[in-house]
Amino acid sequence: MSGGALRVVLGDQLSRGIASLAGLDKVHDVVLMAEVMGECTYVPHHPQKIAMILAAMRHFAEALRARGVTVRYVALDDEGNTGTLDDEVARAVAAVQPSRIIATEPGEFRVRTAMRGWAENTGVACEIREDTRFLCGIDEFARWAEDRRQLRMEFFYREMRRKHAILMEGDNPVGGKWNFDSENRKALPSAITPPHPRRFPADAATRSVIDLVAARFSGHYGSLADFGYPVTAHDAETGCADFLAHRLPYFGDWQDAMSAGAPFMFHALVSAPLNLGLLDPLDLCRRAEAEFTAGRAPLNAVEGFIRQILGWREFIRGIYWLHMPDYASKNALGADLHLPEFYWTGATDMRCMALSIGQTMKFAYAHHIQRLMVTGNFALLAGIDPDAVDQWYLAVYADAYEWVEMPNTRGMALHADGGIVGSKPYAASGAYINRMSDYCGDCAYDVKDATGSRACPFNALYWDFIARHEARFAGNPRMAMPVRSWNRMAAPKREALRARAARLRQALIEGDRL
Ligand code: FAD
Ligand code: DLZ
Ligand code: SF4
Repeated sequence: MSGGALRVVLGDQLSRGIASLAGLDKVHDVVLMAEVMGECTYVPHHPQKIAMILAAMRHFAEALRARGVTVRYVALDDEGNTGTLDDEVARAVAAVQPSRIIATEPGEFRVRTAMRGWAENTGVACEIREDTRFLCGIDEFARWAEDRRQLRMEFFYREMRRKHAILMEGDNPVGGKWNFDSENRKALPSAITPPHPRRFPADAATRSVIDLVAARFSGHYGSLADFGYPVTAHDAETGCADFLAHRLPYFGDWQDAMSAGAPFMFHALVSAPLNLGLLDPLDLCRRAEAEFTAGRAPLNAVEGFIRQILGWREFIRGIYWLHMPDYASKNALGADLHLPEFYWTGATDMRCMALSIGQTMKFAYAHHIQRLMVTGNFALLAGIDPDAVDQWYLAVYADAYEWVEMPNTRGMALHADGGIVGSKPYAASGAYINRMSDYCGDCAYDVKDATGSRACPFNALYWDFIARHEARFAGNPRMAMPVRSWNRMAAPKREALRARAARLRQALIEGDRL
């Protein structure tokens, strides 16, 4: 019987400064953390994702206990575990008899709805605090969005640069430009090999979680063998320092490049610990800025990296909360094909897809251009149902929670939101993948061919996509060029492209190997 507050910390709220712990009274308050089957199975999460979250929760609970905090920690295999967050809160209220519940706003709409019912369910008042770990509040974003006809990341990002005084000289951007993206589109020369990022061997506590996950979630796709995620703030910090020292200087140049032997390229690998709460976004931005100020990393790299965190990450979250729950059912392009089985197995002759999916199953990670321009682009061109694509991205990536996964997938990759996230779809033929990667050389398909039996599937699907949505895209100035090219093409060529695309789509429907 505590009489104090029951403070709930969810699996992605593992920050020392999390709002629900502010003002904690060590004598009377109890912190509740619960491993529950409901959260482990609402999509078939990659086993590494489950292991990372549960291991990080256990380490966080230990760190709290070491500071003298009382933690009610419910492990997945504890007797009496009810399997849901709602029921664990109710069970804890019955056991602890707190005067009130204190929680932090969760990252998913479905959990927020449930959390808003906790007071009624338990008969105890529930205070839900704002998640202050983000650099733009949900209400602040809504105010920024008000009265704007179109929401564009670039303008939001400039506001954030000003607000947080990052890469600024008075009112002006350092270097005279807000955005150095045009310098960040190089392909990787074959002589350059990106350094291996730090991976973190499992300690005994993490090992036992891995064993538990292996036993309980063997039916989920993805391998546990290469687990190397940081699960403490200390290890996350080591991983971040490794990025700043060895990869940040090159991050800009090859941000959009892909290479068969380099699953991580020069990327930061910070999304998983960042989204868990083990790293702080503002601190990351300031430390990247310091690398520029000290002359250790060039501006195009540092600005490019900061834009991802201060710009894209916050913008995406703002869009999610602004448009939920409607956003979850948007399907502006009427896409309805089921998700091909090879998304789960990587069993396809399309080398770009096999490599991107293969490393996803091995590491629960693919970098942005693989997610957007390979697996996302294929789903867009083929017309795969956004619900199924969303489920896949939410399941397979260690960094995936709906607030960040959904606008990226449904919006940026699939254009299913009709243009809320991006003014045009990121549709591309095989030529783009060939330009930005070394994937095509050893592919069973011919990237230069569009209509033959071994022609790169992206090519015909691209033109078919333009043709199917011609009416919609003709009015979009940023899509007018491909629509015009399509209309100028000779009729026999257009027919051959559409026939090839129809065969490919039929093969997808029938589950034939592509
Ligand atoms: P880096 O390339 O090194 O970038 C640094 C950081 O910037 C990332 O860690 C991330 O925190 C942030 N960032 C970069 N781009 C974005 C973006 N578009 N949206 C939000 N944050 C961004 N990111 C997630 O964190 N979770 C997801 O579930 C997720 N799903 C995605 C689905 C699709 C279809 C696409 C196209 C992108 C998705 N992203 C998601 C964004 C991005 O791909 C990942 O954040 C990035 O690949 C993580 O690897 P990194 O840490 O090495 O990133
Ligand atoms: C993703 C996840 C998983 C796999 N397991 C748990 C868990 O057992 N307990 C918990 O509190 N949180 C878990 N999470 C994270 C939640 O799903 C996450 O807090 C919500 O999706 C809101 O972002
Ligand atoms: Fe992918 Fe086409 Fe290149 Fe093969 S040829 S790797 S399918 S883009």
